[in-house]
Amino acid sequence: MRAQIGIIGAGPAGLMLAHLLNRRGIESVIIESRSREEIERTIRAGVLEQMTVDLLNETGAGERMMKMGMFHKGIEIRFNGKRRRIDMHELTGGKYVTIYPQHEVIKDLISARVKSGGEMYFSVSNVRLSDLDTAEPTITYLNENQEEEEIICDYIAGCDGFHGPSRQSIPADIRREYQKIYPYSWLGILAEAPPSAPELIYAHHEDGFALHSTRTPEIQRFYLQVDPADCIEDWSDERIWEKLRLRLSTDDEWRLIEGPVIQKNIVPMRSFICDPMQYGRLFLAGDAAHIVPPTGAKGLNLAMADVQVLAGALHDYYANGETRRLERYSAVCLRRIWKAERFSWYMTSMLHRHHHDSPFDYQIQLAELDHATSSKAAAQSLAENYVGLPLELEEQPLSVI
Ligand code: RFL
Ligand code: PHB
Repeated sequence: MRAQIGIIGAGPAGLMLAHLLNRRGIESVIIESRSREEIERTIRAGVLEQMTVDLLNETGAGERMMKMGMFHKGIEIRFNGKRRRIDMHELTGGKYVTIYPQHEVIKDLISARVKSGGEMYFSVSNVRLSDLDTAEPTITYLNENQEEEEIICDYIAGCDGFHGPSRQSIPADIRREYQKIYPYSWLGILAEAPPSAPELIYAHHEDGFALHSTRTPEIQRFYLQVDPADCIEDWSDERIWEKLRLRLSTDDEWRLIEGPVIQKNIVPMRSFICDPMQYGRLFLAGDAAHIVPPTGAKGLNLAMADVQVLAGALHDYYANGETRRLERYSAVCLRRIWKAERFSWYMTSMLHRHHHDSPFDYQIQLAELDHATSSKAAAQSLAENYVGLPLELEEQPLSVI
């Protein structure tokens, strides 16, 4: 089979890229290793930046999000029993975030893909990339009936997440990888209960971090900092509620509303960047190229930003044979990605309990929390990053204020 663009992975990056290309008349083929049912029910992100919301709306895929999403103008940060609100709307001149689950974004983008008649193959295996530095980069794989298939492409987009094969296809002597592994994981749960607060709560506590997020008026999402060696069996429902009550507790009358736990999972915490994000005619986008710890709620949003840059650059190529923006793809994306990496590391370091910290380090962490939530300048910086930094589609000169 021949394709202008071969896309590996039907996550937010791959599906949005196909959607943007389709709107510009560029045809693509998507291959995905999991089944449609599985990707449509995997619970992951919840917080969408304004840029992501605008993109879904402008490209006609935002209708369900605008009906079901929740629009939040602030977040609460708790420490030492105190509650401090960051008024993002006020501090950023009117911006906010939207709470809409990643698997609903996936459903919306898959139905847009189906409507457009674009090719998309699920449950593939043995995906291999070859001839990346030629004019005919090729993807080979086994289809769902275990038959070998080949896609000869103009370009390949590696949107196959952190564990996919695309990044590994860049020769090791060209790839530079930066990584930080955190000494804790997140236990995430879904609970059938009404929200205990109108906005997300990020809580620092001597016992460890906790986050109260939401999904619908009936279902809430909570996270707890746990030991990376822990497994789900270590966390009974009673133990989870006991820790959430403790870590979210305040000096006032605030009460946590509990309910049946309907889903649990544990995710490791990592920061990772691959530089460059391209090789020959292969371009990486989203988690295939970079990972952020979820404390800053940036991963899906970064994936959406990458594919906007890539779709624009591919458009230049097909519209007038111009490859300058393709050549600069990695450099343009990485400038913004490093800032999101910094913010995610900052939120993670500030909010988690580092059990080997000295009493001095612990007091510094409390001072950081106090400063971030009581200085207008510091809160404004946090808010500006949380709602999302501006997207630059092309290389901009470094500006100074
Ligand atoms: P994905 O979503 O991992 O999609 C990659 C797809 O590629 C497929 N694949 C393959 N397909 C074909 N052949 C192969 N060999 C393949 N290998 C893999 C996979 O099956 C999959 O379908 O990457 P993408 O598209 O780059 O999107 C990235 C986001 O999913 C991720 O960054 C976010 O979920 C991160 N994240 C959050 N991001 C936010 O912006 N806001 C949040 O609030 C937020 N919260 C979170 C998060 C991630 C979390 N976890 C589970 C890590 C909360 C959590 C707990
Ligand atoms: C979520 O709702 O899944 C969520 C919210 C905020 C985060 C991370 C995840 O920082």
